[in-house]
Amino acid sequence: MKRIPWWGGGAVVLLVGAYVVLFVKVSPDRSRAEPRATPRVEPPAEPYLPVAIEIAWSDPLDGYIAVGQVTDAEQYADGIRRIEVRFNTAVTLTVDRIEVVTTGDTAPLVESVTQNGDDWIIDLDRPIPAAESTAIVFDAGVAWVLIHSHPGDVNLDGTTDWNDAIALDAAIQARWTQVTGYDVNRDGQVSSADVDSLGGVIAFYNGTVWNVESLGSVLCCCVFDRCSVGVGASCAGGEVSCPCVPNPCGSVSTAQSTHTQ
Ligand SMILES: [Ca+2]
Ligand SMILES: [Ca+2]
Repeated sequence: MKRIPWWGGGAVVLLVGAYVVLFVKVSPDRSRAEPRATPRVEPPAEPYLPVAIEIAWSDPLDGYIAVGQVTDAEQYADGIRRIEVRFNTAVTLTVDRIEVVTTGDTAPLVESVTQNGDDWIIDLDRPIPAAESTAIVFDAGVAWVLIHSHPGDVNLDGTTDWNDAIALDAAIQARWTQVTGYDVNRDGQVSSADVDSLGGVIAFYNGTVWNVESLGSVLCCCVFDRCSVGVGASCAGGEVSCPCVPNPCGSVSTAQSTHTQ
């Protein structure tokens, strides 16, 4: 076997020694056993919107009553799938900061959130459910947009009946261009096509009495120590002031609390 000359072994020792010296000098933190000792350069991200934040504008507006058709011509669910919102201060909105709650058993999911200047566009994976109230809730109740679906109640008198057909006909005769409330088929115009759509809606919901007060508002409710946001007239457990984060349950008297926005 060929032996390594004495000067070859010395060179290897010198190279290893030089590496160790440079490594320790350039990377002193690597010798630390606890990585948490490394100071943060960036401040921690704000996990929730400020509690005092408000919605400056939204489309639909908070409390909007949707009276349009609930299925399109091909019998697919129809209705509001997009909510645009602007806050009174700059925020960073992401899908995980939004929750959709309804008075029913199932709620749409947030499909995407897109920023457009000062506005945020929230797209749902399906329309808001018919004949229910739906809330788009931000950060566990810091703010919300509540929408009520009252199919066919074109004249907004609280009942869906054939008087709504008369109101729509009057709007068409008057060449009413304000589509809100009369654009039953959601095509952006008020026309005889809306009469056909409304006829189908009334045939299904005729005589239905809608009561916004009883259907509800957004509530933060406690069940034992857990707080959740819902839509309804009252909480099954105790009601607390929204939001649910930080968790107010168990730390305050729920009996005397009220909800605010
Ligand atoms: Ca009506
Ligand atoms: Ca229309």
